[in-house]
Amino acid sequence: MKIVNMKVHSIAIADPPLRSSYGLHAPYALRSVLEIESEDGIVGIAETYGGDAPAQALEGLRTRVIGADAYKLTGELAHLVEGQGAGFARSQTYLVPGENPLDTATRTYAAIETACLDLIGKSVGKPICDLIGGRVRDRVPFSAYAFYKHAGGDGERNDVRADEYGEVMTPEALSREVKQMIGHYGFGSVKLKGGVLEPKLEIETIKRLRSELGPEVPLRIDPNCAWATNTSVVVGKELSEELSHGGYLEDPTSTLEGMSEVRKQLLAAGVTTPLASNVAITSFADLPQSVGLDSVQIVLCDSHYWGGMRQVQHLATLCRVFNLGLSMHSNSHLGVSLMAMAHVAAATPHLTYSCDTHYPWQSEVDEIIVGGRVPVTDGCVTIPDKPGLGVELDYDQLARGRERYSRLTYRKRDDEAEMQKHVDPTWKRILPRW
Ligand code: GKR
Ligand code: MG
Repeated sequence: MKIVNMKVHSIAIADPPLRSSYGLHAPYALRSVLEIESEDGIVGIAETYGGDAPAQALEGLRTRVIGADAYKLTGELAHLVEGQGAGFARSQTYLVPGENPLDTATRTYAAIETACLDLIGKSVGKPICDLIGGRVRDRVPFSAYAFYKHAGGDGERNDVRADEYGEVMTPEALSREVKQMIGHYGFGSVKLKGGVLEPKLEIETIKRLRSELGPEVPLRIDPNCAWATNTSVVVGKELSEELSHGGYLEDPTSTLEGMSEVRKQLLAAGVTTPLASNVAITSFADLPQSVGLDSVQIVLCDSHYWGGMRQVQHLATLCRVFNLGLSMHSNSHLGVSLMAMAHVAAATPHLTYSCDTHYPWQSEVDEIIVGGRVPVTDGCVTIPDKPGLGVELDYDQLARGRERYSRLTYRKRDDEAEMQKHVDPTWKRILPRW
């Protein structure tokens, strides 16, 4: 099936002023949307990280893509994801996901793979999850992803979004936010983005969530390396009960060595809470050292930067072999990415935790798929009975996203700069902060 056309669209979508140890989200998040078209007029689509660099990386492969056979293309580009040895380990400690030059190749490949699979699925009438091994679940569970945030649903000037959750900078407000999100989407587990308030306030937040939601709702906290090893151990001990029952402690501190030290000290204190990571481990090359040091017990996969859906399935196999859990990372995204996440999760038997998603933070005003937002019910996305990803682009909405992008003065995510602009001109990302 010959590919005759390829289009890369850079779009901007409103994003609320969410906080993390990286800083502050900008009023718009950036995404790239890829379309590849076959000679019989079928279009395969993908969504990935945005800004000029990811779009240029995709454009850089135009001559390899056009004229290629969709069934063979990802094989021909396999050098982008395979054979990456120890020299290619690529921690995200100091870089927000999508801004790491070391995973440009795997991110670019992943978008092309998703678009090819969507194209193939649409041409043979099969959902992607059934093309990549067959689904083991029809409904993919996601977790509520709670953030401390400033007031605003964001966007700018005459293009602002409704602020569903208001300002959330205290344990009380955070617990209100979570209950509201659960009320709307029915999530059965909760992840708190930490590394924002003093650790004692984040401990209080988790304790409050536990007492208000009960032990049947698993809790996770992810400060993105904001804590020193000793602080991580203190928090791990304080929250040993709250993070048990299917929860975890995610990237409390930086580096595989740091995570290993936290693990050792927690085990010595009788705390078995598993450590999860999407920062210390972001590639296959990180796994041997992590396993050797027992740094990470749960890997957070992400087909967007691990090199696509099939690489995530390989990762799942390795996790099973090494007795590691597997969860899924996310970043600000729309419905095309959500469906790609759902398809790979549906076809990955060893996915042992509900997946993260930022989707509740995005607005229907910005959605680019026909029919509007993907429904999330009882915390799950149901794989639709439709070919490929199961969604089509709404070209008017896509054009609006492009128009927003063209108005923006920034072309990459920079949460530190946003903090300095809107909250504190002297703010720096200091690791560890506490
Ligand atoms: O959106 O601010 C954010 C998150 O901090 C995101 O960038 C992280 O990559 O969600 C992510 C995580 O789990 O580390
Ligand atoms: Mg994380």
